Amino acid sequence: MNRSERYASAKEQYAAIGVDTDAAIEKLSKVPVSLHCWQGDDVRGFDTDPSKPLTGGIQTTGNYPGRARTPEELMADYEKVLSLCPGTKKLNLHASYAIFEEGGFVDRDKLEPKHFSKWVDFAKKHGIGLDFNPTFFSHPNMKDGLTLSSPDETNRKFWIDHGRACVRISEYFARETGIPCVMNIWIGDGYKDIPADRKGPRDRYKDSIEQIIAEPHDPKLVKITVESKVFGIGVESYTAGSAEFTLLFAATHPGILPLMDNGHYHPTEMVSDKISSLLCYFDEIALHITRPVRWDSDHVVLLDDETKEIAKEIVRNGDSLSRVNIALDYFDASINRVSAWTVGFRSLEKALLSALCTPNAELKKLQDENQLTKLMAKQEELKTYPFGDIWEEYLARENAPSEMEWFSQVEEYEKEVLSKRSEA
Ligand code: RNT
Ligand code: ZN
Repeated sequence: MNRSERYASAKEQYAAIGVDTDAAIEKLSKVPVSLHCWQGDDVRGFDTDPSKPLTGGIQTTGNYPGRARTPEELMADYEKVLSLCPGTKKLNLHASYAIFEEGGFVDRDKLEPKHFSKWVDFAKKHGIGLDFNPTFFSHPNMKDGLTLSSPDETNRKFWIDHGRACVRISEYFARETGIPCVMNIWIGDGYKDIPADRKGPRDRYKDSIEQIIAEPHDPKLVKITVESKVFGIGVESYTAGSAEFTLLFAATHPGILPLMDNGHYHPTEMVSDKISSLLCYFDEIALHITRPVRWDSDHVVLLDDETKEIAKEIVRNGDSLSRVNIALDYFDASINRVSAWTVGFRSLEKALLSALCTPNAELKKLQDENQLTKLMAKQEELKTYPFGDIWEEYLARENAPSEMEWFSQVEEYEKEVLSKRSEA
């Protein structure tokens, strides 16, 4: 059987259980997924000395050759990934990826839209939206590891000014691309050991975010999110931006959205179980989808159980698909980075497509009728439906390489481009 015949046969099997696979494919093709720029260069950015270690409680491990060392290299690699992935993408940038003209360096508190105009050109060239992140880490002004919660007012002001500059840049992105920009606030501020004052840093962090969001902006164009964190490397005992802190900040500040990263909870807590609770209270929420292995390790996203469960929660609660801002967040320096990006993006697309090819209404009905034996049996049966044929059809309609093809393109790119880069 060729691809179309396999699709026709799979489509029939899904139709028999009430699933319209054409509608699922059509729907998924329009769902924006934000693909982070920072997988390509191990979160180094361009505004500080790239040989300095990553700080802020996060860490990349590995030294696979071929890291992008310049904006041009990062854009070229990212472009390669775009060509290998189906669906609607957004480019997720960090402020540390500012591009300065010769002699035009400014510090983070003075960043302006012009420092990102090359990224805007890049986004326009590919017809994609832009998301943004102030960078509250890997910088000499992190005094004692602290930024927005710092007791040093001069230091804290530098970081507030950075946040405000980022609000202006986010609005510029939205106006230029015509697509709203999600701007995420995350800090690694915290303490390695038992603190004597847990409230002070949180009071200051709250005040700092309030000053940042007071920067004039159109909330329809700039969606500001706050991301929680349970711990970081070197800040194991306490983080100012805990789950309760950020969730309550969002709940009490109109227009601010909570962002859940599924690496930022205790290992037995599941973000898939949290999404519906947040959707009871917020019009919109945001996610960083990652893969924590034993800790917040930011491994490449795979088509694993939790990713599938998160995808189900995104698609099956009424109009929730349009209420969840989806982004990927991981960084693996131990494997080919173009492959890492591509595997993660394609895995999430698979999870979403699989969720859209699920007879969700029928399963809910079984639950409501307390037919739980049948519900379990049905859910298990679905696992062996011919999903791969639907996925291949989606790839073909999106002009994305098939499962057999994409990796050879990565190998070719590694041979021709990545392997020729040396570490400075
Ligand atoms: C860190 C957070 C945060 C970062 C990016 C680079 O634990 O997940 O989202 O990964 O800002
Ligand atoms: Zn994150």
